Amino acid sequence: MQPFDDSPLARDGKVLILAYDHGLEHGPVDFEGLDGSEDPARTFEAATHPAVTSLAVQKGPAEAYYPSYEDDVDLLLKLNGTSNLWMGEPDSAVNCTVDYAHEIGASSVGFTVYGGSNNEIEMVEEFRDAQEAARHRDLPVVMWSYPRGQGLKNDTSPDTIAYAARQAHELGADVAKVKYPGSQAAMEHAVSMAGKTKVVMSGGSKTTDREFLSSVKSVIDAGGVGLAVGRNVWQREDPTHILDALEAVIFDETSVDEALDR
Ligand code: FBP
Repeated sequence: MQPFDDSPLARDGKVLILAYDHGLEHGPVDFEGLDGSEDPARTFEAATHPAVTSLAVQKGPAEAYYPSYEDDVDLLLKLNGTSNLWMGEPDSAVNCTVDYAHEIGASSVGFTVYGGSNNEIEMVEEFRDAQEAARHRDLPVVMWSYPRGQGLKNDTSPDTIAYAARQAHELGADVAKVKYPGSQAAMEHAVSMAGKTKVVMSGGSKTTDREFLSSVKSVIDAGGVGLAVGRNVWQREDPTHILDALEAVIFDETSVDEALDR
């Protein structure tokens, strides 16, 4: 296993994954309000920004668009995913194998586990197969560690997010992608629960530059290594502007004010 800092996921030990799997997870509603945001090429283009360490997409956009960007973009293939049309207990279909992800050029893979769902056992067993196959290919593994399901009252409480980070560590993820637990102290707790697994924050729905950058800053100050973000980048008219600010906060460890002034 290569050291994390040398892995294709990281730059200077930090991570900025641009996520663009929403067309599957949420559907066309996420593209409303910004013409052109439904075009994968626009987000592949944004992912050429030097701050972006990888672009997370499903197999279809990877096959169709990655060949035009393979020199400028690191591909993180999201192996599972489910549409919002599914009305059952949280679950995620495995849409791509690790071998196929490797064949089409992925340098890392991602996998969602809904801890606490009635489908947790099957999802964890599917994760086991993916994680072991990824180890054979030396591909780092990011777990979208999202506890949810009918038995869970609050899926972003500090205890739940700490458990999500620990579950990712116990199951062998290199990076745990977790929702923001509401405070820097709660994030610190999650980071300490994750052992050698690195923790990144999941971006969430679009908000103001200042609010968004402040949560990112508190993740970095809590010992998290960065961010996996979708809507807060590609739902903006100018993804480059927010990526410049993210580069400042994550890689240069500036204040939010300084990042906004760039
Ligand atoms: P955002 O930054 O837009 O929240 O994207 C991160 C992400 O994990 C995506 O990869 C995924 O499509 C989406 O959030 C899923 O969000 P949720 O499961 O909360 O609807």
